[in-house]
Amino acid sequence: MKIIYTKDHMLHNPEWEFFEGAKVPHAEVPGRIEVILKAIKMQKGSEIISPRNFPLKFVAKIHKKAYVDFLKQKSALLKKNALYPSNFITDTYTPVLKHTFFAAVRSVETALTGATLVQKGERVVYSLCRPPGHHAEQYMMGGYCYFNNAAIAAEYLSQFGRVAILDIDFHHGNGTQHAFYTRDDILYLSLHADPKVKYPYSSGFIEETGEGNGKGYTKNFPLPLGTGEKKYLATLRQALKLIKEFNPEFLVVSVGFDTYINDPIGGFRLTSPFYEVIGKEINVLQLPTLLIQEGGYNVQDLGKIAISFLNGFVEEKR
Ligand code: SP5
Ligand code: ZN
Repeated sequence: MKIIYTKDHMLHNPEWEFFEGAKVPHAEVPGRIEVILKAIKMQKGSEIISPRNFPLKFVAKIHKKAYVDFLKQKSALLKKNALYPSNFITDTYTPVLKHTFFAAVRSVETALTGATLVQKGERVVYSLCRPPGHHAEQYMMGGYCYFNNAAIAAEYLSQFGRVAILDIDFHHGNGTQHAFYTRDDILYLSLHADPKVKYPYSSGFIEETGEGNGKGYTKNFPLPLGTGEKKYLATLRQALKLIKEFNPEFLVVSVGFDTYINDPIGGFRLTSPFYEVIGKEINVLQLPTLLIQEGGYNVQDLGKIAISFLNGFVEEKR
C-alpha cells in the first residue's frame, strides 16, 4: 500500500490546550504520526511517498480566503508562543503556532497526493495527515484542525465522479458535513459519540440529513458513550449499506483511532484487533479508497491499532 507522509507535520507542536478552564498538555502531538509510521515501516509491502505541492486554490474550494489569510498571517507573526485567536476559531483546543500554517498546508498536500493516486487507479492509499482536518469549517479552525484535509480531497475527487465519505473518528466531522451539506454528489456518513455529551456538541445529530439538493446525502449515527464492538459493527454495516446503494466512484475514509478503548479523550470500547474487522468491512466494497488520518490519542498503542486496521485491506492470497 502507498503511504503518504512528510516529517513537516512535526513543525506544528502545540504544548498546551485549555480544557474546561485548565491548561493541560496538548493531546494532538507529533508522536502520534511518528508511531504509526514506525509501525508501518516494520511491516513489509508498504511504500512511503512524500506529498507533492499543490496550489492554494484547492484549499480555497473549502475555506474562505479571509480565514486562510488570517491563519497564514498569524502564523508568520508568531515567534515561540502559541496564539489562541479570538476569531476564526470554535474552541480553546486549537492554538496557532509559527509553523501551523505550513504544517496545515502540508497536511492538505498529504491528502491531495493520496487523492491523485487513487484517482489514477490505486485501490487503497493511506494519507498520514497531521494536523487532522474534519472539524475545520469554511471560516474556522477547531478541534485540533485547521484545514479540512478530507473535504479538500473529496472535493478534488468529485471532479471525476461521485464520492462517499465515511467518517469513523470518535468525534463528528462537523466541517466535512457542512462543506457538502447541500450537495447530492458527495455522500457524508459519520459514526461518532453523541454530540449531546461530546465535542463538537453543536452538530452530528440524527436529524441533520442535508438541505436542498443535499437532502438525504448526509447521515449521522450518534452512539452512546461506552459503545462496544457489537453495536459498532452493526452500525458500521448500516452505513456501508448506504454507501453501496449510493454506488460512488471513490471512497474517502476519515480514520480516527480515538474510538479505541484506552484512548485518553474518547469513550468507546473498541479493542485493537477490532480495527482489522472495520478495515475488512470497508474493504468489501472494493472501491478506490483514500484513508485520511484524523484523531487517535493513545500514542503508545496507535502503531498496533493502525497495523490492525491496515491488515483489513490486505487481499487474501488464493
Ligand atoms: C480530530 C479530533 O479528534 N479532534 C478532537 C477534538 C476534541 N477535543 C476536545 C477534547 C479536549 C480534551 N483535552 C483534554 C485532554 C486531557 N487529557
Ligand atoms: Zn476525534
